[in-house]
Amino acid sequence: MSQQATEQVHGHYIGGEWTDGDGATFESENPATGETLATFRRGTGADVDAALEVAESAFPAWRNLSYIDRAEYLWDIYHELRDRHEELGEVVTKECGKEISEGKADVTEAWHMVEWAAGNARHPHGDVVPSEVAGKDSYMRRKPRGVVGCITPWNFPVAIPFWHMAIALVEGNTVVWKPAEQTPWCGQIIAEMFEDAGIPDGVFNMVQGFGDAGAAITDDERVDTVLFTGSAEVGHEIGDKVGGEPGKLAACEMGGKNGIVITEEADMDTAVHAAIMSSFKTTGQRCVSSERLIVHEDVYDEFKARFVDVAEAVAVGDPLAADTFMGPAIEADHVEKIREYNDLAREEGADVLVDRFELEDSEIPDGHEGGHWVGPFVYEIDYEPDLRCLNEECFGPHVALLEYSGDVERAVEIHNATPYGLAGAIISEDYRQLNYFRDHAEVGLAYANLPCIGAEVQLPFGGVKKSGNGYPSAREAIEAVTERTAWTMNNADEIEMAQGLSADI
Ligand code: UN1
Repeated sequence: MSQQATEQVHGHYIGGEWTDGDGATFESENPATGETLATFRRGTGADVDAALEVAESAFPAWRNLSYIDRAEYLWDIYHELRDRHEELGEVVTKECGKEISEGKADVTEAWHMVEWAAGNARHPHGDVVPSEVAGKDSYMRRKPRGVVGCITPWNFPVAIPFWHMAIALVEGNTVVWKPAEQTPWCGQIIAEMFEDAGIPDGVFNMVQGFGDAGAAITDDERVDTVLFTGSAEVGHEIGDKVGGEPGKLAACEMGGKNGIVITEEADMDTAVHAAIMSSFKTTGQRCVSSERLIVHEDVYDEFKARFVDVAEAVAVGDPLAADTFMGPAIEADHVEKIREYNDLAREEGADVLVDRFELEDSEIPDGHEGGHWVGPFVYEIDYEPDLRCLNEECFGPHVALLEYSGDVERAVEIHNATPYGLAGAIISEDYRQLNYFRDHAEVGLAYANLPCIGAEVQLPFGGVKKSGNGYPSAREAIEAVTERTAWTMNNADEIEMAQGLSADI
């Protein structure tokens, strides 16, 4: 599929064939204009069933290839992602509304993950473990688990699928993937890449569709591991359902109510820069975006004044234009959700400092009147741990300023007082405060003097508490898609047991 939208209805990629199925059609929309980009077929239980069947039958031959041979298919895709960087970055921006540097970064992050996973094929896998018996050798060997179901979100429509699939495939699993219903065009292009790479039939399968197709994947007993990145609501459902079944594994990475601590020792330029990036990049629609800024009373007024100035000024507009900082929200329903959270903050006592939720007509670029526009919403509120607006994820450019007094321990206490624990940052020039945050912030990703967005692929990406139960990415994803065999071999003539156990018979 090229960068141009077409009239055709695009189907699923199952067993090396493009199939249509009999599901209803749905459209991919450009959230900056409201225009239809392309039409797709909605996956049904029958499509998922067909994909799982071929994925299961392709598994034995695929697992018997060497790691390095499996990785070769991924290297082809790596080169294609690089060669088509500009074009694909533009597709990402058109389909999910992220400004163009972010659209391109999504593609870059994808090839970084492919590079990491495929490069890993030439690294040692497993461990040699000493035995207490001189004549024995013990090893830990990894084996693929079988069929991996991958369910990915719209906000990183190219990178996150590769977080899941590059690792699952190199490790010897076969894959059934459902792209987000908001970004099927990216799904189509990725499936075409696997087809072009000549991956054996049935090893990679893509079924377009909505939550019902996702549930058909996660509910099926042929699926050995589910990798999920997306909302906490769906992730917990999958975690409970799949994780509770013997022999099945789920690694889910969900949202956050991420916070940044700005202490009395903070450099203000860094603080404002990091907070703006964290709160408004991707229009606040990253699972790592920050919705809470926890600021020491000594620097509160200065930070507030500077943060508000920049939040008033950041450019919201055409995501394809080079000087745009924020594109639109993903869809009309999501604009309503953001509105509800802005209203909720007001009801809970917020003093609103910046309200650009409804953009001025003059801010909306020509030809973009049908876009799902929202701008920054910044408020201050007296801190109380149970306020809903400080505990629930809005997933938009909606951010609270919270003033604290006392030491960094108090700031971290406020920082940790949400059910989530994905990402967080501290801004301070005092290394003791930084170290305190590193050791006590309840998050999977912690940053010092940086935004809390922008993780690199070789780091474990996942959260604690309500943010996740596993790492569907990088090194830790290998744990979710492999089984370990502890292999012990006797090199002596006699059997000798460990723990002094008698071997006499
Ligand atoms: C997400 O927020 O949904 O760390 C994923 C980051 C990106 C991935 C974000 N590498 O901001």
